Amino acid sequence: SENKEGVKRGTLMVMEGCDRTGKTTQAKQLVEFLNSAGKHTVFMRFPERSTHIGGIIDKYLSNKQELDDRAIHLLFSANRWELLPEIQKVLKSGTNIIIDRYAYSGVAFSAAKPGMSLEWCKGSDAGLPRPDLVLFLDLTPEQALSRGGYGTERYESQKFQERVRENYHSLKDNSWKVIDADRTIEKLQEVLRTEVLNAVNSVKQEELPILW
Ligand code: DGP
Ligand code: NA
Ligand code: NA
Repeated sequence: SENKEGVKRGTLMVMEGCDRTGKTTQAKQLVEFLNSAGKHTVFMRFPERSTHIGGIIDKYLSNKQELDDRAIHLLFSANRWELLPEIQKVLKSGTNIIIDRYAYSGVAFSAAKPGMSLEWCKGSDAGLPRPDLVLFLDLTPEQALSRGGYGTERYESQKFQERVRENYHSLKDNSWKVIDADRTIEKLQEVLRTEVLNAVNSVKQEELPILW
């Protein structure tokens, strides 16, 4: 698994889960942990709100702008595609990436809306690299809610999150580890560290396969 320059590609790891499952906190701690273990790793997130497309997504999520469900779905996908060259460059240089949300969020959230099918939603992310590891932080919406309540962004209601969770479970493949997130931050971090170390240390194919 080495490229022309003899550099082993980085490992692509993704954190997924419903809102309020602790993904961002855990992902950032994992990046610090891997770097301190000498495994060069960077943090990325989707949506990446700093780009032009990300700015529209941010307005939509904060209810400052309405958009047709299909149009916003395609913008979330476009936000991933616009960062693909960066992802490829980082992995090729031998650096690992932990991404807070990815195409699985894209499908699970959009397909929770009336009239949006899983199959249609998968189309616009088809061809993106398939991660080496997906860490799915699983929590019932009741457990998530008990963590201090949802915020004010679009999608942050218990009923919607229930449908999102069902969708997630239908997207599982063999790159997924379903992790019970109903533990302390420290205990959950311990479990996740074992998984990312395994992924980073295991032999990988030269090229990442693609979704779906
Ligand atoms: P976050 O910044 O991780 O809190 O995500 C913002 C919200 O957007 C969250 O409710 C999940 C949702 N979301 C993330 N990615 C996508 C996507 O690709 N499509 C849709 N429809 N929603 C997404
Ligand atoms: Na959110
Ligand atoms: Na988050």
